[in-house]
Amino acid sequence: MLKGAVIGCGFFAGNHLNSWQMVEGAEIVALCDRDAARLDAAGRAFGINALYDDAAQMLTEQKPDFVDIITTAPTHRPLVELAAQHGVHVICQKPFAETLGDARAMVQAAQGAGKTLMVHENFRWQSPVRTAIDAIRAGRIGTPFFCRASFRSGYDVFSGQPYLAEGDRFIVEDLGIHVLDIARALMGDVARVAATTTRINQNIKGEDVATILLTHDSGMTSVVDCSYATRRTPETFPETLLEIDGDLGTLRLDAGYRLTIQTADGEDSQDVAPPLLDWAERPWHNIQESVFTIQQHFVDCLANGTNPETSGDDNLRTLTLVEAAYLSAREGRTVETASL
Ligand code: NAD
Ligand code: 89Y
Repeated sequence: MLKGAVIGCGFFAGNHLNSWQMVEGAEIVALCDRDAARLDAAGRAFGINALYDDAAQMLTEQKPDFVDIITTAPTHRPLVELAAQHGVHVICQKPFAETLGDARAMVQAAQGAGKTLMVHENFRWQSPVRTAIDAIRAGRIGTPFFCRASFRSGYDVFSGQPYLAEGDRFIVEDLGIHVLDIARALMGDVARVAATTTRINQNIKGEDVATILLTHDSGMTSVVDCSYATRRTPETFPETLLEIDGDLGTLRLDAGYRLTIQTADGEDSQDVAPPLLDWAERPWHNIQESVFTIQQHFVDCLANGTNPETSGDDNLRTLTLVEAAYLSAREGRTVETASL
């Protein structure tokens, strides 16, 4: 049984802690947060008595096998470097880092310590999205030549995560990052990015709408479109909708978790709605299930000595797309990812 320690007991941490109780092969032995009320509440809710307000002290005293970092991006680099100094494996929430320079340094720190570093990039682990990824990778529609990955919602994310309204950057860094990662998982790495962004909600500081055109290394195209300013029925938060054309057919993941594959052999349409775990609640259950799945993947990789699919190194390529999208939107030009 691997011993884990958590840093960050805020809004999203309950999903991690509930999931850790389901994961086979690991248990959380200690919690850390600088906010005493949040720390105590999490300790009580999950029956964990080793509580710390200082991460270095926790790592020194508890000597865990891994640390789960559930803080926001500004603290990720110092905490990943601290974990590397203590020789522990790391799973770190997204956005992995505030800059590509920080992210590269974090990957190097873990590599230098000989430890696994995985980013909690969980949207590609949502079971409806994973079913689509598996179908594409199995060649069900042949070679894909077009992908639209779309996340459009008017859901109020600011009441639970007020920091999202306060930063210069919002939707690309917070949410688009997941959709860009899904596009990579489906269509491969990206050579060029062209993007536009805008803000519709005047009560927030950053952009809440982004439309991003990706040219993949294969020469094929994806459109990644994201909005938190879209008022429509049904409200699809937090579904990523997909439309992929291949030379042998099409795949669609439509609102309400319906997956349809059409080929010369006919149509295969399935309900791929995620399960509602006993601690989960709608509409978050899609995200919540993927937290469990990605954490189990992390522990399985540690047990088997394999590299996680969403390793720190892999995530550098997703973060590059975020940076490229902002640069493209700011300067009104297409950005070569190799230039970043
Ligand atoms: P939050 O601000 O509610 O909680 C973060 C907690 O970390 C706070 O309680 C804070 O006191 C604590 N903290 C910060 N620095 C610390 C340090 N050095 N030592 C100890 N404690 C420290 O944030 P949140 O909404 O829970 O989000 C956390 C991360 O999860 C963010 O990066 C966010 O983007 C991400 N998130 C991911 C998903 C997903 O589906 N992957 C969904 C929501 C949020
Ligand atoms: O922070 C975001 C995430 O990662 O998933 C949804 C979210 O909570 C709000 O956009």
